[in-house]
Amino acid sequence: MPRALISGITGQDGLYLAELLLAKGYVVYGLMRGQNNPKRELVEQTVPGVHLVTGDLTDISSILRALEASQPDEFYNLGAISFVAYSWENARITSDVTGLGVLNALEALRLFSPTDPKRVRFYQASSSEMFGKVQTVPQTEETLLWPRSPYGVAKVYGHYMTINYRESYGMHASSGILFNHESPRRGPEFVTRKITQAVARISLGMQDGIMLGNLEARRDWGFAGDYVEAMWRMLQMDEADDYVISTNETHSIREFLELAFSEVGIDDWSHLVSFDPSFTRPAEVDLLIGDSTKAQSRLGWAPTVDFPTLVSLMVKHDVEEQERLLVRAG
Ligand code: NAP
Ligand code: G4F
Repeated sequence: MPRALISGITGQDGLYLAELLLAKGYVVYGLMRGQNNPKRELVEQTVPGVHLVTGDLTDISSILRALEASQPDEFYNLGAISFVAYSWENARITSDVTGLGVLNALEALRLFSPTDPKRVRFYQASSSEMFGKVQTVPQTEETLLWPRSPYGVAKVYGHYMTINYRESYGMHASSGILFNHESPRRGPEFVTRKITQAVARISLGMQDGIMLGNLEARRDWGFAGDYVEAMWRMLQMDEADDYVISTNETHSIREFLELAFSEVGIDDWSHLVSFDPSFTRPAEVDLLIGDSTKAQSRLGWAPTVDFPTLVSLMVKHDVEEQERLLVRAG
């Protein structure tokens, strides 16, 4: 049976990827940080087949121990401090985890398999945030990177380090440049989930309104379940490479709001949304729209969930979740 190690197992993508790999018959290990990670129970309930090993991307010896324990054929590096807004106030730790953590993962792999650089196939979770102040529309694998946040800069470092280790040592190291992808498992700090949770609560009379920042930013939003399939496909290729993964459509936060409120039957929502400058950013990424032609033609990958369906499934999930909370509260 093939074996895989996933860092970032407690996150949105870690859970979807673990489900996918378990369904394909993999033995799956998850690298989880902390002596008492509050998400351990979630992982154990959602993907009970996963073997958890403790470790931290800032600690190379712990990654090496995880590789020795799991003996993987594939290592998916999904671990990161992933919240862009947080990265300005916490630039150093973001650089350590999201940037240097990739170097640690690559070096641990070299120590684990010094004579066979291709023994473990490596996936790096690169990001459309690297395009930042976009230099072409749409963005492809060839677009010049112009990151606009400490998070984006750290991702650029990890991206080029992955390419460098592939070229220097012949490692099977691929980088997926993933555009925003969402789901009911998305953290509530990100704008989509923040909106769908709030819309659900407003519709049930549990909340009066929602405070947001810039509603005009545009993102290329897909479904996380589709995107982990692309990660897996990259590692099944004979040659490692870099791929943009996107829906090739862009929508504003305002459009997301419009669809989310209409899902619960609220057409006039303007009085329910207030502007809070604390949710704006020192430098904004105004427009992201990908071109995933390369992935579609070479990996045979395509998104299966369109934008209205994505918004709808997230709102429906949050309405049900909030209803359960209401019932429990009596
Ligand atoms: P997420 O839900 O925020 O998950 C991040 C994961 O990283 C969590 O499991 C977290 O563990 C772990 N982590 C944080 N610090 C760590 C450390 N020092 N050592 C080891 N693990 C650590 O992110 P996601 O949405 O699943 O995204 C997965 C990856 O794809 C990330 O690298 C993200 O930057 C990248 N990405 C995401 C998107 C997107 O739209 N979702 C797009 C492009 C790229 P804890 O639970 O312990 O905090
Ligand atoms: O949902 P967001 O926080 O995601 P962002 O910054 O695009 O980053 C996500 O996608 C990246 C891929 O491009 C990943 F690499 C990264 O790890 C993460 O998953 O913000 C989206 C947009 C921004 O323009 C932000 O200014 O929403 C705008 N926004 C407006 N009001 C808000 C809010 N964002 C948040 N989080 N909260 C608000 O109240």
